[in-house]
Amino acid sequence: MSDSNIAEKYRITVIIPTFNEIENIENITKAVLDVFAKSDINGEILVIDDKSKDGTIDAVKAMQKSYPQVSLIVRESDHGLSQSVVEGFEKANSEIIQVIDADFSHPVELIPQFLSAIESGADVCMGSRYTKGGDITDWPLKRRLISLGATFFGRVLFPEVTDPVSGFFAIKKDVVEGAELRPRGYKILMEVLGKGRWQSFKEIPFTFKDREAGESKLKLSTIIDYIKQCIDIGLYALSHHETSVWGEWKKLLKFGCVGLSGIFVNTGILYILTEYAGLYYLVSSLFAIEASIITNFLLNDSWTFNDKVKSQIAEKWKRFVSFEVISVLGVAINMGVLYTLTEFAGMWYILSNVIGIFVAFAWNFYVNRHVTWKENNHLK
Ligand SMILES: Nc1nc2c(ncn2[C@@H]2O[C@H](COP(=O)(O)OP(=O)(O)O)[C@@H](O)[C@H]2O)c(=O)[nH]1
Ligand SMILES: [Mg+2]
Repeated sequence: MSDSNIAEKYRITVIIPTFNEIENIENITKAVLDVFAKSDINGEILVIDDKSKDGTIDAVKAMQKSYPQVSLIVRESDHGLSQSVVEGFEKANSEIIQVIDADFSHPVELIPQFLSAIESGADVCMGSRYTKGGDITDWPLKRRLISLGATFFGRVLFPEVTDPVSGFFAIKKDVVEGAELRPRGYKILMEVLGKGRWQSFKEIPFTFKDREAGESKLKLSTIIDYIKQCIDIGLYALSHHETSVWGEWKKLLKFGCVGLSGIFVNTGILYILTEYAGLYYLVSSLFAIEASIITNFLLNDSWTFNDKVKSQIAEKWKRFVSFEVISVLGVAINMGVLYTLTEFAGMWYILSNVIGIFVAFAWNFYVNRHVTWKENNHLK
C-alpha cells in the first residue's frame, strides 16, 4: 500500500502522549474507542510514550492484541511532551489529528465535535477553558494564575484565540506539514499556531479536570521555556509571512503608521485653527485631537484592519464609538503616566511623556484589536 493510501485509512488519529500513565492508559484508550464506536468513527489511536518505566508500554501492547487500531511508538531519545506530539503528527495515518492527555483532563466525548469542526472547514479546532462555557476544576490558585499569565502572552500573538496553550486540540494534517516546528516544553499548540499554516479555527469550550491518578509533571522551568517560545514564535514570523503571527505584526506596523499620520493631522489642525480661525490654542487642540481620532479611525478601519471590515454602516458607527472611547482613555493614560513619572519618580517630563506615549500606544492597539476589530477567522 502506498503512503497516500495509508494516510486515508482512518478518518481521525487521536494522539495520546504518555509518560508513566499506567493508572490511566487502559481506561483512556477504552474511552476513546468507545467514542469511536458510539459515533461510528473509523479512527486510530496513537500512543507516543517516552519510555515509561511503570508498565504503560506493556499495557498498550496488551491492548493492541484486541484492537488493531491502537498503535504504539516508544521514543528512545529527546524526551518531552511536545516532541512526542510532533512525532505523532509525522506518524499519523489520517488527514485529521486530535491530541488529548492520558489523564482524563480532556473530556473525550467531545472528540466527535472536534472532528466535525475540522470536516466542516476549520483548519484548527481548540478546546478552550477560557471561552464562555469553559472552566477548570480542582486547580490551586497558583496554577490558575500561571495559566492565565501564559494565556495573556499567547493572546498577544494570537488575539482571537482564547486558550492558545490548551493541550486539547485537533488540526488538519496540512497545517503542520512542512512547518518548521521546534517542539519544546508543554505548549505544543502554541508552536502549531505560530509556525503552521492555518486561517480558520473553531473553539470548543470544555471543563479541564485535573488528573485523578498519577502525578503532574509541570515544573517551574516550564514558564521560562514558555516565554522563550513566545519570543521565538514572534521572531520566526518576521521571516515567515505565511504565518498568522505575521498578520499581527503587519497590523501593529500599520497601526503605528496611522498613529504617526495622526500627529500630522493634529498639528496641522491645531495650527490652522489657532493661526487662521483665531481660536484659543487649547480650544483648537480639542478639535485637533478629535480630527486625528477620526482620520485614525478611517485609516485603521479601511487599511490596518481591512480584513475584518463589515460593510453595514451601523457596524461602522459601533466601531467608531468604540475607537473614540478607547482613544480618549488612551489620552488619559498618556497624561496619567506623564504626571506620575514626573511628579513621583522625578523623571524629566519629556521622557515621562515618551513613556506615556508608548504605554498609550500599547493600550490603543491591544484594546482596539480585541474590542473594536475582533474576530475574523473564528468560526462560530
Ligand atoms: N511522551 C511524553 N508524554 C508526556 C511527557 N510529559 C507528560 N506527558 C503526557 O502529557 C499529558 C499531560 O501531562 P500532565 O503531566 O498531566 O500535564 P498537566 O495536565 O499539564 O499537569 C499526559 O498524557 C502525560 O502522560 C513526556 O515527557 N513525554
Ligand atoms: Mg494532566
